Amino acid sequence: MPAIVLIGAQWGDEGKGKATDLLGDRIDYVVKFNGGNNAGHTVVVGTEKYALHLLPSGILTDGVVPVISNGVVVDIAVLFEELDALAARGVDVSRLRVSANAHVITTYHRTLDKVTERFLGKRQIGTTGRGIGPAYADKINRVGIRIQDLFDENILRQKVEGALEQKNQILAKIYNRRAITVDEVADELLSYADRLRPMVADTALELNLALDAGKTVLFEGGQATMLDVDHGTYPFVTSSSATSGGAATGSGVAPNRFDRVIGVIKAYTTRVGAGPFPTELFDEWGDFLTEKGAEFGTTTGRKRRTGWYDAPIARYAARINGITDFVLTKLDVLTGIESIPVCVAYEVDGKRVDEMPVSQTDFHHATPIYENFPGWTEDITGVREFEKLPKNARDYVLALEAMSGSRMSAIGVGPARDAIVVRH
Ligand code: 2SA
Ligand code: GDP
Ligand code: MG
Repeated sequence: MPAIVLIGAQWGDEGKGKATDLLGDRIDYVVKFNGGNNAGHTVVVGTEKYALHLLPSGILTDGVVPVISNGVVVDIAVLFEELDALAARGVDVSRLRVSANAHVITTYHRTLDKVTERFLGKRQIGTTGRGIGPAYADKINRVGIRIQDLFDENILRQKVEGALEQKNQILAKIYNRRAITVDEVADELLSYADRLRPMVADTALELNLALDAGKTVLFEGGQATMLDVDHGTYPFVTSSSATSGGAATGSGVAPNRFDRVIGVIKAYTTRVGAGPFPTELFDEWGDFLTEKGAEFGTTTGRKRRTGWYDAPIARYAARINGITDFVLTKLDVLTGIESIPVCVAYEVDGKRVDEMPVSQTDFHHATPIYENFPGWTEDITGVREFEKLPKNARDYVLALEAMSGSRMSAIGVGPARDAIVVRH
């Protein structure tokens, strides 16, 4: 099984870091192919807890080569900070490879992200403020700065000048901000060049050669299906391709090389930031899930919105990504709920809708149609075999499997690294 894609099936924070880490022993390369330091993966190793943002979580596993490929936007100062922090805790970070084609997040991207959000007022997306959207906008606009530009000072200064021309007008005229100078941006980026140089590579070539040599490569998606710029709840999305297709364009490994697509999905649903969320809870059950699930942003610390499991979203994610296996996480959080509602379809303007509505307006108006499943009270965090789960917990998983479009191959039963039940 040489090439595996692992993506989030909901709105993020499904526990992808843990799922990736679980596969660690069998993996030679872990590739981050989209997004940037907006991501937040929490991985618990023994008694140590690691929060990773820009680095692929495979960096924590000895011998794994972590790769930041071309589809990522890189804030280099953050990259160095994360590397230093891990190194200080004894993690070997020397194997990291960074694509020469990845784009760079600079001061003006961060500034624009924050001022734009402030300006949007009620229409805010609720971004992480890390400059992600503006950096991808520049990439598409063909005024982006790439990692390789840091090694050619002339080109870098020309490109920064080009990028700043329009931005300084926007910053000054619309947001009443001071102009950013070419020198301050270029000098900062150039100061990173020497340290960065040994990590920079043609990662598409390296990954294809690795696959040719029979190595196992894991493509780890940032954010999730419903935050994907094409397939998510646009405009309440991130600006990258967070679905499995993004693993191909974001890495330079062709789609026909992928053998398996793992969708990570929580036993309930959460979302950070604005946008539609049909099963969202505003009552004490919402607080129960937030508190018991420790649902606070890994990057920004924001409280996550919480709701029940949404099967139409699971089916949608299974379809869009070609999910071969689900990893169902956080089943333990549902322990103690007497009767667990699951959204099986929506009602839109008085009609039953079984799949994700095409129109965003309809999705905003969709109300869930629930089916209730009996809960369990036994502590399941120590269980490692499916048959040893309480019957109602097994039935809950089997019911989700039947309505979610793919098999549930592993089940998370606690935050610890080994708190997982593997079925397939
Ligand atoms: P952005 O900053 O442009 O990517 O924001 C656009 C939308 O994407 C959402 N988004 C996320 N949603 C869940 N988790 C993310 N990572 C962090 C985490 C989030 C945090 O792991 O907890 O700490 O707040 C993530 N990154 C982006 C974002 O909320 C916007 O809705
Ligand atoms: P990611 O963005 O998908 O990598 O997920 P995050 O790391 O942002 O959020 C997932 C959180 O859930 C982390 O704090 C994990 O330690 C935790 N977690 C993962 N799997 C489980 C599980 O099965 N049970 C519980 N209780 N927590 C889990
Ligand atoms: Mg996260």
